[in-house]
Amino acid sequence: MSFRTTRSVAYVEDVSPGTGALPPRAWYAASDAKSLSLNGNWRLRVSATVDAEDDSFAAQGYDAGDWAEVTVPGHWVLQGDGAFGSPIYTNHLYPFPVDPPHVPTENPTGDHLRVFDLPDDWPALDDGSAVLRFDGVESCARIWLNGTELGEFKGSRLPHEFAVGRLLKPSGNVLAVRVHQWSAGSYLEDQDQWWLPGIFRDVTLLHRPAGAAGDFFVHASYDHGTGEGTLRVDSDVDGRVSVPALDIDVATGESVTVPVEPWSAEQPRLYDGELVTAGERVPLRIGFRTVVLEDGLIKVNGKAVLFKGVNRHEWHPEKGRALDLETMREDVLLMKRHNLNAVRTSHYPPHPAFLDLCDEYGLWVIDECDLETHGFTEQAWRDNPVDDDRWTPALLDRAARMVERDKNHPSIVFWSLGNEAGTGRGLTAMAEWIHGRDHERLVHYEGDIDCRDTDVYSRMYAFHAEVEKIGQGLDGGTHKRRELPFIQCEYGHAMGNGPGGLADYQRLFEAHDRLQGGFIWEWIDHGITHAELGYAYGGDFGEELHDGNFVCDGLIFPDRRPSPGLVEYKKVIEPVRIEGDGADGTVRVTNKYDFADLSALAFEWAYQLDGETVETGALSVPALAPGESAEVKLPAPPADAAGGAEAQWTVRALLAADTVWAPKDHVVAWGQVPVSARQSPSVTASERPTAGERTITLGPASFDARTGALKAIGGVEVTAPRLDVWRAPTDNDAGAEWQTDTRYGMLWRKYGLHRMRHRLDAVELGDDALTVRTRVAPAAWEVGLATVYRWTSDGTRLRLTVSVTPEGDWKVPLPRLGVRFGLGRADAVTWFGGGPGEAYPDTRLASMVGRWRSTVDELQTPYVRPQENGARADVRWLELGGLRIEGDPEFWFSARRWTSEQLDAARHLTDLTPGDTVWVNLDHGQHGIGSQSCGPGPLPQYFLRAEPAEFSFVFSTAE
Ligand code: IPT
Repeated sequence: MSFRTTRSVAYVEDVSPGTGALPPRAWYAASDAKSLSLNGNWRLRVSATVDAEDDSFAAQGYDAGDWAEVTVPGHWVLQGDGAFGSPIYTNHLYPFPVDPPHVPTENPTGDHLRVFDLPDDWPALDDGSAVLRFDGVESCARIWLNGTELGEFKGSRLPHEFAVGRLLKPSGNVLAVRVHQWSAGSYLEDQDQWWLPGIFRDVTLLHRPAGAAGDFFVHASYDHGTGEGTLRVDSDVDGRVSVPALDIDVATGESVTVPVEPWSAEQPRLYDGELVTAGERVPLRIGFRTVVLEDGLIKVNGKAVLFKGVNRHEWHPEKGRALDLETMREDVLLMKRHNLNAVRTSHYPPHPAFLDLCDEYGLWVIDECDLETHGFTEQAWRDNPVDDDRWTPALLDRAARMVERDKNHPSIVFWSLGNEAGTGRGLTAMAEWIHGRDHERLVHYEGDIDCRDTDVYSRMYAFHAEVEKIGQGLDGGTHKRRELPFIQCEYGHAMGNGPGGLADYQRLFEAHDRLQGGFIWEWIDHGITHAELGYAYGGDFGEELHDGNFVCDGLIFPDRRPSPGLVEYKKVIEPVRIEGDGADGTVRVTNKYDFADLSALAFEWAYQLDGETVETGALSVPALAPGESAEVKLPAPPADAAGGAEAQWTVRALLAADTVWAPKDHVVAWGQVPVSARQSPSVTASERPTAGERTITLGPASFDARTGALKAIGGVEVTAPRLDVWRAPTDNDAGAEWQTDTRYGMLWRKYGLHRMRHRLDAVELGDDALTVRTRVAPAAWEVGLATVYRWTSDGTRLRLTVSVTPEGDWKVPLPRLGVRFGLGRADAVTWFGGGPGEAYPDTRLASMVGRWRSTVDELQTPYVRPQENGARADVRWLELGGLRIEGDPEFWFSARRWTSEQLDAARHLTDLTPGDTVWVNLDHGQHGIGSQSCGPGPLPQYFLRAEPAEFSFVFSTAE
C-alpha cells in the first residue's frame, strides 16, 4: 500500500514547477485595464498534513463560517498568536530529513478561501478574458475558482498567473487556495531565513480586454559616445510606443535613436512612456543605459562602476516577508540616505514594486533567482537538485519567471542564478537560457568559482589579504576568471556589533580597478516582534533545530532604526572625500561618484574650539567631475579668545536642494581637519595623602585605608575603579565555527578573562601620592597583569595613573583595557570626543570629534542579542554623575545600568534590568570588532595586545 502517491497530493513532492499556469511575462503595477485586488481578509483552516482534509472546501456553497480569518498577504504562522503554528529559523540545514523530493508527512497545510464579487464597473464577462495573479506563495499552492481546479505551482517568490475568464461570475466567486508549507520546491528554497508559509504577496484579478498587451521587452540602450539612446519595445501583441518628452511614437518592434539623458543609480533619469495595443494602454518608465563587460570591467554607459551595496532580504518584524509599499520605500530611502548605490536581492526576486523604487530613486540591482540548496553541503552536495536533470525544468522555470517578470527594470544590471546551490548542469542551463534571452545584462553566481557560466568573479567573505591579491590579479584561477572583474556579493557580516574592517575593504576596492565593490551582509535583522522577548530569533519558538540569532545580522534593527554599522558604512562609502592636515589652510576635496559632478552639493565649514562650533560659513567648491580633486582654501581661522583650545575645521557636503530621497541640507559626506593640538590635562602633585583610622584622604578624595579603594570624590560616592579587561563578547568576537582566524571571543572565556581576580599587594602612602599595587589574573592560569594605581592631587583635582605590566605568556589579546567604576546616580552625559554614536578600533570612521550630549539610556545600542556596545572613541573629557573626567591620553568610555557580566548573560534585551549603579568603563584600549561571525576577525593592527601600558584620568567634581 502506498501512502504518498494518492493522486491528490502527488504534486507536492513532484519536482516539476507545476501545472496550469500561464507562461511568465513582464510585470506591471497598473494599466488602463481593470484590476481587482483580492488582498484582505480570507478564511483559513490549517491542518497538520496535506490530506487531513479533502478538497471539498473548494466547491461553491461550502460553508467556511467556522474557519479562522487570516490577512492576505501574510504568513499564517505570524498570525493568530501561535494558533496556526510558529516560524522556524534555520540557516542552511533543512528542517526536515534530506530525501529529495520527499517532505515530511507533518506538512502544515493552510486552506484559504475568499468569496468575491466583481465590481459594478467591471467589464461584461464576454468582453475579453481575465487572469488571476499570485505574486508570492510559500511554498506550494493548488488553486480552484468556483469549484474548478486551475492548477498548482511552486516557486515561492515568483509570480504565477492563471486564465480564469470563463469561470468568473458577476458575484459570489469562490477562490480556494490550498497552501503547503513543505514541497519539493522547499529543497530549492533553503535560504538563510525564517520558514514562513502563506500567501505572502498580492493576489490580483486582472481584466484582459480583447487586444490587451501580452508580454513585452523594453530595450533602451545608451551610447555614451554620441549621447543617444536607442529604444525598441518588442511586444507579443503589436502596438505603438510613445515617449512624449522625446517625441517618440513608433511601432512595437521598431527602433528609434534620439539624444537622451542616460539612467544611472546616481542620476536615475526615467522617461514616461506608453505601450498602446488595441485593447490596453500600459505605462512605461524607461531608463536608457548600457551594461557591458569591457576591458575586464563592468561598465555602464561607458564607465566602470563601483558597487557600494547591501544584501536585502524582505523583512518586517510583524509581517515577515509580506511587505507593504511604504516599508519598501523606507528601505530605499534609508539606502539612498546612507550613500548606498546597489542592492542584491538576496536570495530571491523581491516584490516587484521594490524594483520600481530602485528604478525611480536609483540603485544598481543584482536580481537573484529564488534558488538555494545549501543544506546539501552536509552530504558533500550529493543529490543536489542543481546537478540532477530531473530538476532542470524547475530551475529553468524559476529563471524564466524572474527574467520575464523583471526584464523591464533599468536598475537591474545582473541576473543572479541563486545563492549557495553548489554547482551543476542545472545552473549552467539557467545561465545559458538567461544569456540567450537577455544579451543586455550580465550573469552572476557566486558558487561558480571558475566563472564557467558567469560574467563576474564573485565571492563572499574573502579576507582582506585575498581581496588585495585578486585586485592585483595574482589570484590565478581559470583563464576566463582571470579576465573578469571581481565583486564581493557578501562581505562585512553585520551581525550584532560591527561589522569591523569596512574602511580597509573600501581602500582596496578603490585602489584596484578589478575590484568593483561589494554588498554587505545584510540589510535588516530578521527579529520577530514578541510580547515577552522584545524581538524573537531562532529557538524562541521552540524549534528543535535552529541557528539562534544568526538571523539578526543586519545594518538596521528589526524596527528599521539604523545600527551603528550603517552609519559607519555611510561614512566608508561617502561619494566625496574631504581631507587635509590643517597646516596649510586648505582641504582636499575629491569626487568619488562614478557619473555625477559635485554640482548637486553645497559645502559648509565649521570652526570648532574644544569641540564647540564658534563660526560657520559656506565653502565654495568647484563642480568637480568624477575622479577629480581640488585643494580648496579655507577662510582665515577665527581667533581663539580664551587661548589654548584645541581647534579644528569640520567640512560638510550637503544636498544643495531637495531631492526625491532626502531634503536640502542632508549631509552626504564630511571631513575634519585638525588645526591645533590638544593640551594634555596636568595636575601638580601638591597634596600628601593622610591616613585616618578607616580612611585615607587625598585632595578631594577619600579612600578605604585598608584596601586603597577610592570611595568618594568631593560629594560623589563611587564604587572604586579597578582594572577591567572584560567585555560581553560580540557575535563577531565569538566567531563562526568554520572560521580559520582565531576566535578570541571563545578563547577569552577559556582563559578566564571574564573572571579575573584582583590581589592586593600593597597600599603605599608617599609624600605626594597614594600607590596601590595589585595583580589581576584569572584562576587556573599563570598569566596576569601587574597593575599599579597611582593617585595624586593638586587639592581640587585627582589624577589616577594606571600602569599595567603583563606577566607570563599571554596567548590572547585583551577584550579591553581600562578601569571600571560605579556611580550611584548618573543620567545626562556630556563629552568632548568622538560621537555621536558608538565606535571601536575598526568601526570608527563615522566617529566625529565634537561636543556631544546624551543620556546613559541613549548610549546603549539595542543589539537584538545583548553584547558589548556603546563605546565612544577619542574622548578628551567626559561629564557624568557629577564628575568630570579628563583623559591622558584620549580614552574610550561606556556607561550602562548593568554590568558587563549581566550584559554577557542576557539573551534578549528584555533580560536586562537597570540596577541602582551606573557602571562606567574608561578604556585605554579596545580590541577590534572584525566580521568573524561569518568573515575575517579584526586585522592585526586592531588587536589589543597584552603589552605594558600606562594611562591616566583626572577626576574632579563637575560644576
Ligand atoms: C552566506 C549566505 O549566502 C547568506 O545567506 C547568509 O547565510 C550568510 O552566509 C551568513 O549570514 S553563506 C556563508 C556561510 C559562507
